[in-house]
Amino acid sequence: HQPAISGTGVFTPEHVITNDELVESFNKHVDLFNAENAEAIEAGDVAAKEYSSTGFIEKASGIKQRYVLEKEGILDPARMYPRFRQRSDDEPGIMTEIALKACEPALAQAGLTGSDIDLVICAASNMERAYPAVGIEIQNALQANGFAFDMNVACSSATFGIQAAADMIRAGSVRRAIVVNPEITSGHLEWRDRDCHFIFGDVATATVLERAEDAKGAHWLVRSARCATEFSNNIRNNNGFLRRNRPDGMADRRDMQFMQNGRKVFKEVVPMVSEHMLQHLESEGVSPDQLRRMWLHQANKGMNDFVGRKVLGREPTPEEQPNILQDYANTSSAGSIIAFAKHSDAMQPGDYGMICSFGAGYSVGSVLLERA
Ligand code: CO8
Repeated sequence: HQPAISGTGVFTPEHVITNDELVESFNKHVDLFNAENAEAIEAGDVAAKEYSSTGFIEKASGIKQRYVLEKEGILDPARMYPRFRQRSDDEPGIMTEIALKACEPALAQAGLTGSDIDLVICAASNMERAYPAVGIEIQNALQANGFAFDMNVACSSATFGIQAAADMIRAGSVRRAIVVNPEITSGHLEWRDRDCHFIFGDVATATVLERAEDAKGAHWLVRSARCATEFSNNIRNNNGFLRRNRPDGMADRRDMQFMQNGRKVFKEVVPMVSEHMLQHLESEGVSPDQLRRMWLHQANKGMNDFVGRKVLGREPTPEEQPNILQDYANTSSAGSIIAFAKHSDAMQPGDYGMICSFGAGYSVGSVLLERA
């Protein structure tokens, strides 16, 4: 069976943090930290923290603001991480709550309800618990049939999830699937580190896949998907289930939050991505100049400009390579799906577009779509 994407949904949290607000609270945190550690700094035992700046953030990343599920905790200079209400085990978890808000518009666009779905993949860079799988909780809340599971390939979770769902539809083992990406990046971003405090934002996206022959409205044929991984330590998070067994137990260690060597990531991932996309196109007999849209992972504007230029062999127009990172920041796996959901109108039957994610792992996932 030919798989197709027949619906997408984006849930955007209500709270916005602008770069100016972020930098103002961060710089207050720096003053607090440096005052509290004045003696150790003086003795050379602790490094003084340095201010962040809006100018740097915009120039280095292209990010202007981010949406978050909770704002006060993040901007409290004495805290610097969100305050989430602890849910009881009888309530939907916070990931399920926002996942449903993305699934609703995606299902509505496809003209379906939850009970039409027989595969739910919760694909995101963090899961709020180990088990039961968040995907199964979402399946239950949607009253979907079949089965569900969680998968984590960091920023490439959505595209890897789409590949898994599309292949199962192609093989006939499932009929309709929803891939949902509830990304609560604010929960494990290190807001106290100026190197990365501006990078991420929260969001949830959902993508409905079904047989093309079943699709009721406008849809996209999934021509093929290609996934690739190559191990790297340059984006890493050491939090995990063995944490309390370590000698320092549950200590608030820096490596328990997002860490990266941004420069290296930039340098190493960009060539990997453009080559991956070009090889994928070639294997499908589609030339780069047939590509009407590239919905790229949304981490850094410079990175996307570079990838776009390499793939098309010229400067892409903003329409050909739409960015959403100026508004949403990096939303991990959801970024390329937001770009696709918001910038795929006005394409004609037969037009090609490619979704491409990249990030920790390293991982790259591309999905070649044709407007039906
Ligand atoms: N304000 C002012 N100055 C700063 C700031 C700041 N906020 N931050 C750093 N500086 C300083 C640095 O200290 C450095 O100073 P010096 O030259 O004296 O050492 C100077 O500015 C330059 O710093 P960088 O070299 O770090 O600056 P870059 O130009 O490389 O920009 C970026 C930094 C924007 C991070 C850039 O390297 C980048 O975007 N790289 C690609 C990163 C990327 O795409 N990563 C993907 C990660 S996401 C992923 O895979 C998913 C993970 C799971 C989700 C996690 C959820 C939280």
